[in-house]
Amino acid sequence: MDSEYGDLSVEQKPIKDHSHSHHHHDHGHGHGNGHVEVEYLNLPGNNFYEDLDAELNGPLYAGIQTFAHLGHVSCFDPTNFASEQFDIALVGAPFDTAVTFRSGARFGPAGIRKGSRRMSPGQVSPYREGFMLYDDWAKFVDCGDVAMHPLDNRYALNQLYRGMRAIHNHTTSTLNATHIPRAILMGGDHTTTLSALQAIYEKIGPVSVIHFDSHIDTWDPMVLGGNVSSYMQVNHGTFLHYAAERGYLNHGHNLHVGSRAPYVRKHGDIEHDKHCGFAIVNAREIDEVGIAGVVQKIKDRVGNTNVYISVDIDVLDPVYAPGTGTAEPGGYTTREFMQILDGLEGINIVGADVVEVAPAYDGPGDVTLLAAAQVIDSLASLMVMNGPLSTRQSTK
Ligand SMILES: [Mn+2]
Repeated sequence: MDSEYGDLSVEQKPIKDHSHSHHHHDHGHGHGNGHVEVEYLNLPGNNFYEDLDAELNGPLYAGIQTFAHLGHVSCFDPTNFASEQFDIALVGAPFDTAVTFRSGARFGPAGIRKGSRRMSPGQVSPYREGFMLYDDWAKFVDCGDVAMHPLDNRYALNQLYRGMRAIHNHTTSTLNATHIPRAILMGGDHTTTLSALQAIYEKIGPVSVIHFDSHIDTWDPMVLGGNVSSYMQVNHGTFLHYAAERGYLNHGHNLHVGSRAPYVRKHGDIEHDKHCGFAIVNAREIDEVGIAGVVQKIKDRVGNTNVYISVDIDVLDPVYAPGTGTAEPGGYTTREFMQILDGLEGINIVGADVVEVAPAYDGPGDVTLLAAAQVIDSLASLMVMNGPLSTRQSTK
């Protein structure tokens, strides 16, 4: 048979005949006349179009990139709130104009999606027997990115708040009317967490923040960035001050984990941090109490409250996450951090984010992007293990 490649020099049997032919075991036995009969290789038929219905999904490195190859849904149009139902939404916040050192986290959402390419529905966890994150009770979607204006921070953060509010206003795939979709925010600099906290606070009340970060981010706005204009006061080092001041947080149940960056005042930063309702687990404490000890400190702090987990990727050591704005040596390894997150199974996680991912500073092989995507996978697992989110969860 002639194909689009012309007459092939190797004589082949039609593919349909293979099931009926017996296999020779005397390999290399030719038929003469310059033709070799190949029976034990499954070559495609000369008509390649016959096989096109066999595999229409591309390999994991192909296709338009959503997080973990999840379906994309337009989450911000109110006319879709009832019709587009989901339980856990990934959403990007491409914003980096409130940073104090290296910028570039506006490309974080695209970078994290790139780092997630080897994840997809259909995969089974090697650590939780039989657990398939994206095929359990929760319907996942990728909402794409919220439009955030690069030239006015307060306008952009309000855009993000509205986008997060829209996500929470969707109907869940589960039937109970009290259920609320959870969101996992992909930053973006850390200021974006403030908009996410506002949206979830308005839906379910105050939350306890587990803040994985090398910095405290509760700095007094008059100390960090402010004291010149009020516009400067809202930034990636002060957003937790504002979250506390506005009442979004459960006072006394919040915790920094992995802290190690220098303070800017001898005593004032720590005093102000306590006023904001936080305690601190410094990065090196893991060498004294181990991973289980760090997990226990976190669980003791948040108790049965509603918990929001915010992950600044700079909580990892710069070896594991160089692609970030304000890297600080002496952080966790990626594996240590995976272990800590898995250890938090059972807490009432209501929302989460991974922020400060700046791909331009990343090392060869997308090391930061891979780590950030894996962190999201771990956070999403905590949500699925915790069951559907409803307003009836404990707030104390
Ligand atoms: Mn931070």
